[in-house]
Amino acid sequence: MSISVYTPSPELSRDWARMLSGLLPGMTALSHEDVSDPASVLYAVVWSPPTGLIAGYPNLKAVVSLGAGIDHVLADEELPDHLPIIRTVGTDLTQRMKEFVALQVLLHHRRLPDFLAQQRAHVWDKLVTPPAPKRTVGVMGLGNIGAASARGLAGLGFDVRGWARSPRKLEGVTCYAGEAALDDFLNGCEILVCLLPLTEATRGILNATLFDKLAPGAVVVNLGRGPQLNEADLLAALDSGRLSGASLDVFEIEPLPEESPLWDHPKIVVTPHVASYIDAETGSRIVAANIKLFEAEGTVPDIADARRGY
Ligand code: NDP
Ligand code: OXD
Repeated sequence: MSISVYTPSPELSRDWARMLSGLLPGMTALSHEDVSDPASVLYAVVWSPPTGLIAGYPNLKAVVSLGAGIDHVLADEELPDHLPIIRTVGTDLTQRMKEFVALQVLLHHRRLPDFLAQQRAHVWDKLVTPPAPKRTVGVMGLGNIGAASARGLAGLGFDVRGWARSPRKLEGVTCYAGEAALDDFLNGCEILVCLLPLTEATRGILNATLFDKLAPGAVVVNLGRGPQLNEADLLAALDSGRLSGASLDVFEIEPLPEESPLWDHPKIVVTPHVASYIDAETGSRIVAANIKLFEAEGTVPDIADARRGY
């Protein structure tokens, strides 16, 4: 009985494998290149696996995504249809995202990029901003991390609204559901935070048409997935003043290519997909607990719905 671990970094894969082996007595976890008998692999623990890697394990019981998103697993065109996909989520991931959302929203709300520019130019100019209750922030996606982040923003005093596919109730957050409510949700939003999974319905959702529905000079914070954002539309909206700023943690191509205009744009804050990062030590405990539960019960609460795409 073995577990194969794939991440784009062989060293990281071996780290995960070592930690998982220690937590799952009776199972051997190996970095995928150390697997000599593919038929012995029962679980593939992966981040962005190459096409065909998973199909190469004939006796797999489940795929474990090393993260909340499963788009990187579904991107494999040879992925066998029947395999359950287990998401790796939990309080650690949620806490990190809640902090990161608060950081990005506050920095735009209190105009930190403008103060940093002023500092570089030795300018002393008091840019006074409204208090949080007068700032409307919209959160797209009210799942594990979206709901916690929206509640966190409400706790800071922001006027928070959230949007999901199905109706939700969240204390301190005005909730909107479905396509039909999208325009009402966007209308008046001054800071928009995207925490949606990447699916056919959300690909390209952050585009010029959507930006035009936000409050003039709004800010877009994309922490979901890069292909949800039309980068050309964002640049045009920032250059025209329709939007006043953006924070981007995820990109169409990662790592962000050296020549990307996003790097040097004065109104964009770029971070390298770190909004919520599961380190191997914490993550391996979550993965091991899920595998144990799956072995015992044949299912776990954090199974994604592959037909839905998240
Ligand atoms: P969940 O699956 O728990 O929640 C997804 C949310 O998005 C749900 O509220 C769902 O609605 C909503 N949603 C999905 N499709 C649509 C749609 N078409 N229209 C409106 N709402 C929609 O996911 P998580 O909260 O755990 O994670 C969300 C995403 O965040 C991940 O898929 C990943 O892409 C990204 N992420 C990024 C990280 C980073 O470091 N940058 C870290 C972790 C995650 P409903 O409630 O009705 O189902
Ligand atoms: C995730 C991520 O999906 O880190 O967990 O992006």
